[in-house]
Amino acid sequence: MPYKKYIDGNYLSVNNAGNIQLVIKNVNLEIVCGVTSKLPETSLPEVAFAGKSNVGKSSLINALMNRKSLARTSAQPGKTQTINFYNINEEIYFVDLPGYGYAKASKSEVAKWGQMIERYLKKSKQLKCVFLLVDIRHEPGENDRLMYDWVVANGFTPVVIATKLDKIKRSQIDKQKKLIREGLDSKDTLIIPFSATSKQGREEIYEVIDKILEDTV
Ligand SMILES: Nc1nc2c(ncn2[C@@H]2O[C@H](COP(=O)(O)OP(=O)(O)OP(=O)(O)O)[C@@H](O)[C@H]2O)c(=O)[nH]1
Ligand SMILES: [Mg+2]
Repeated sequence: MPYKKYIDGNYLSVNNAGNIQLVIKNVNLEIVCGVTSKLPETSLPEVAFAGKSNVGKSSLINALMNRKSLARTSAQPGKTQTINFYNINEEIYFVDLPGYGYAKASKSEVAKWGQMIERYLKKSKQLKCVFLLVDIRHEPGENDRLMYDWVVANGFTPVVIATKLDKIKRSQIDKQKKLIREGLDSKDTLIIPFSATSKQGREEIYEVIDKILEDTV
């Protein structure tokens, strides 16, 4: 695979058409940030994954990285309570954000969560895109709407990923996408249905990421 030079000395993969294409060669959980940790000043672009607890953020990140369980997943909600930065090929970071709406979380935990996410959205200089994950089976909840508006208010265009696509019939997809679009009041937002089990939707997500890398160069 040929390479194209990247601004600060890193090299990106380029496909035969000359377009940037992320080919996962190396992944490394490089930075884990708790509530009190200082956010890292990274030089690579970042894409973040936000969404309700249990919606499938870590599963999606594993699917994108082609790893079964580097990002810890769990049937028990609230598994990821730190901001985890996965360094992909020294080209980009995938940032796994802690999930919201975890029923058993105490008020102080919810407050900490809010601070952590807000700080990240406001402070990260390298954040290029926020993927907002919602369950394809359900109408977005209050927290999903808040998160969506928060992302927009911070100047980002969210890309919605409708997870657990394998749990609905194909004939229901359009109806559920419409429900999500209306629920988030998101007229032009891209909504990508995705399944971590079948990996359906993965190519479309890679396309968004490749476009981000292309625009960053
Ligand atoms: N059938 C199916 N199950 C999924 C899919 N994605 C995630 N799951 C399951 O949903 C549960 C939660 O997935 P996680 O990836 O841990 O969710 P998370 O959003 O990272 O959760 P927190 O870390 O708690 O915020 C696990 O049992 C996963 O196996 C999917 O596309 N299809
Ligand atoms: Mg998780």
